[in-house]
Amino acid sequence: MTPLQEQELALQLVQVVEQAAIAAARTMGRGDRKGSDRVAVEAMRKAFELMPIQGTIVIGEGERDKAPMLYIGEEVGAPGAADGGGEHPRIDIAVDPLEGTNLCATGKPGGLAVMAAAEEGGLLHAPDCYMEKIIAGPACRGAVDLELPVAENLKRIARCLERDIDDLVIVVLDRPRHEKLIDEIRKTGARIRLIGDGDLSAGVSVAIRGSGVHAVMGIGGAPEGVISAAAMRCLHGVMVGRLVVDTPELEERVLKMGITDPHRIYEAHDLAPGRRIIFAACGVTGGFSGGGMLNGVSFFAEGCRTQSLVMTLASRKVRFVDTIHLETPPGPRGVRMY
Ligand code: VTB
Repeated sequence: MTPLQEQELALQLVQVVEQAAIAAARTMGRGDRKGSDRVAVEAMRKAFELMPIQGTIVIGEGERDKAPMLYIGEEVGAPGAADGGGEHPRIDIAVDPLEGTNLCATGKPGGLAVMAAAEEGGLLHAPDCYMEKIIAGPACRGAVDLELPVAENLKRIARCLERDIDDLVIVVLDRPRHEKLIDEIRKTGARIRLIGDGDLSAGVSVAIRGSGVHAVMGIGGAPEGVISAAAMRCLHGVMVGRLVVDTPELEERVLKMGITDPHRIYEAHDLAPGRRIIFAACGVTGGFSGGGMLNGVSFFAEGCRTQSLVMTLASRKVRFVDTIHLETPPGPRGVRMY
């Protein structure tokens, strides 16, 4: 895949996250997180059928026997004959059709439909377990380390960002497992934004200047961690992560997946080593947990409007794609856009 092909493919794949986001957004506030997730998965699966790719899901909805669609190992993409010549590129794909199912079910900001893609082998096949991580912006390169005390990491982040520790805002998932972490952050004087869900979107926002958040710390899902790493590669952000392998059963599962050192500390380029990387996210409920950068889906008489973030590594593009999806022809007064 050339950088130009990477870019072209990214603009096609944005439709996959758009369709998932539209389907999920229709269910916003129904209080049915599983139902919201299911419609997002179905829409994403259907949208993949039109894509000129030979894709393999490497991070998805789970194992084949437990997930009917977008399961790990599933092949996605248009049938070969449809492209009118040439081979479709072989890519590995990580999907999270609805990141933040609770956010969608309750209508809170931060819900996203998201995916990352890379050439074969370009994304770590992470097990469905937890990952401890620190994500920070590009200025913090080489400064954060999971082996260091929280206070030391925050001191370093503050120094890299040329601000005082008390001027930092750290995003942490609001979970009982983070009690000690939250306590340690508070002791340094740094400010905290506790979020209910959606540390992937928070991770993206820390790499964007002006978002008002400076790091994500704590334990979230490992699959989301790999997708975050793909985003960090595109944004030149910093990420360190370590799988939380705390039972012999999990250790066995991780070893079986080919991960020889379950306690290894990964950086973004270990989690998403691809030379070509595509990241695409479409707002479902609007607003990144940290930065408020993507609008959610708005519906109106003729259709709906979506906003997506589409990034590519080799072709170095960060695009905001704003799309009006016309389901019926506009009325005599023209297209209404909101
Ligand atoms: C995080 C968060 C997700 O899961 O990965 C979290 O970013 C981790 O799982 O939005 P727990 O809920 O078990 O803590 C989500 O909240 C949902 O996928």
